[in-house]
Amino acid sequence: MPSRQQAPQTTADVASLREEWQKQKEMANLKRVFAMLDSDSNGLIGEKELNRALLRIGCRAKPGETADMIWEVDENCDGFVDWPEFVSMFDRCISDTTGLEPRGLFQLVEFLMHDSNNGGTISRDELMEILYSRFGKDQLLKKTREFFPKAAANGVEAAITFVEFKRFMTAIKPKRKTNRERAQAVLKPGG
Ligand SMILES: [Ca+2]
Ligand SMILES: [Ca+2]
Repeated sequence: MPSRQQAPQTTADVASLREEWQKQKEMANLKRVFAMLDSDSNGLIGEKELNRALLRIGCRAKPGETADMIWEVDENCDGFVDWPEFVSMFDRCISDTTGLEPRGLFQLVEFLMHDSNNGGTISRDELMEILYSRFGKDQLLKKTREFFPKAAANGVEAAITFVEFKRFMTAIKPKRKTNRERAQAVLKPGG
């Protein structure tokens, strides 16, 4: 008997829909961040644009830092990051379980994706959300205990700057979860 298109029945179906939905949302957000970084809208992100983006969130790049961020992902070696290079960088970093992928540009992009009002900070809740979906519960509890006593001592409570975010994300290395594991973690917050 031919089967009709049906509502999802199993946890795997729901997880796969959730995964698809999450991917679409992520892609839209990624486009928003690319457009923001590409401030002259020529389809390429260059050093000057990265420097300006970092300044906007209160972070002055060290000499050569933005050149390195580009060089790490510049597959056609033109000195700029185009959209395909941008997406491929994001995919590589998000699915990296070795911790070996260069993360200079990725950390900035991940931060900007969550700083949705371009205020230069993300909330502690937003950070928790990133960590939970990317690293799972065990890492989250362990690492936040290590990090937040120090952060609180500096008077940092609710708002996290890019510099703090970078320090934190550099301190915790993957094991990152796969997309499917991430989707399932969202479905089953206890598991
Ligand atoms: Ca540009
Ligand atoms: Ca390029």
